[in-house]
Amino acid sequence: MGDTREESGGQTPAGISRRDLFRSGMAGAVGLAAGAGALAGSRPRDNAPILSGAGGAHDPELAGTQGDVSPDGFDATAFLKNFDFGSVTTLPSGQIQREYEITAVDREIEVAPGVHFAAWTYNGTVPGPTIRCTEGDRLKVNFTNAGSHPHTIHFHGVHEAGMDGVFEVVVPGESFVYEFDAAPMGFHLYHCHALPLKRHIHKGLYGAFIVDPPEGRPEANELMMLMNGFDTNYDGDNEVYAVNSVAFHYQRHPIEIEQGELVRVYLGNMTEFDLLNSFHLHGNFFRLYRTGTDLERYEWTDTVMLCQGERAVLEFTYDYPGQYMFHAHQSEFAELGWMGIFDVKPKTLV
Ligand SMILES: [Cu+2]
Repeated sequence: MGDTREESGGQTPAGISRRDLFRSGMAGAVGLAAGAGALAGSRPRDNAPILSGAGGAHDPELAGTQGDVSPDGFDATAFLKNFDFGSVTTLPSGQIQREYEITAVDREIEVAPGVHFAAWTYNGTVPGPTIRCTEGDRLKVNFTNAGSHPHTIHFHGVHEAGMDGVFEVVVPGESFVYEFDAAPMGFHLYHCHALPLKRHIHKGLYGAFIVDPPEGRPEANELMMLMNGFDTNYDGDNEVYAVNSVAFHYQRHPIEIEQGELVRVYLGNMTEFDLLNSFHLHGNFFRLYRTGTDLERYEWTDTVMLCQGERAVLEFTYDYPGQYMFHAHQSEFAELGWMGIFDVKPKTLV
């Protein structure tokens, strides 16, 4: 489907899609080729043009690939570790209650330098806040729809039908309170379930929902990564791919981790239109805990493929310092923005 359009788009400038523009800027210039260069130490400094050659810095075909997104917008680096534990109270029964305020608002977001997307958001960001609690906690989520369309919040997990966020559609200006006990432990999602579903999700109404096991997980450097994409010209196909919304953000701003430390990535797939997305880690293998619901059994691999809505918990440790790429193993997605770098710092001796 997409292949036909891509090929014809290259020959008819009037009908060229942003995806074609974005791709032509990427092809051969960054993507996997420049990644190899990055590992060799030739990665451009932060804020320097990521691409070189391929027409020069002012070539309009490089739209979306030069410079950086506005610092006034979403901070994808901060989002990695921004876990929202809610406002905590203890109920008379002794049960912990965590209360959250979530408001749906329409907001334009910047998904690549100069590439904007008219999003529908929870609390103004895509993804929405990462809701985190412990199995057995009472969750109370006060949802207000301040957007322009009917929305809901559908939480994954075990709960009553009336709290499923499907049939109780919240129209603009109205509110709804979701209340349920958090279960089971694992890495879940929440997202709008109003119709048409793929449009409401694709517009940005989704977020991560972590239910920690009562005994916790081993101490680690924890990072949230939701794989997503954006159809910036509404042709039913994504033009931009990323983890946490901003194309190439973690290539421009590598994620610093320490040699020898345990890193835990909560990896979810919220990509619409494409059935599958994937994560490949360079120079290492990881323990893969599917849906994060089992603390013991895992798979030992360097690549995981997730369908729409699937999640996994990945744990790994780097033995050697240096820069290592992580990216979608669909090279097409990597070239369109789903690409990042772990910057492994030498272990500091105390
Ligand atoms: Cu919606």
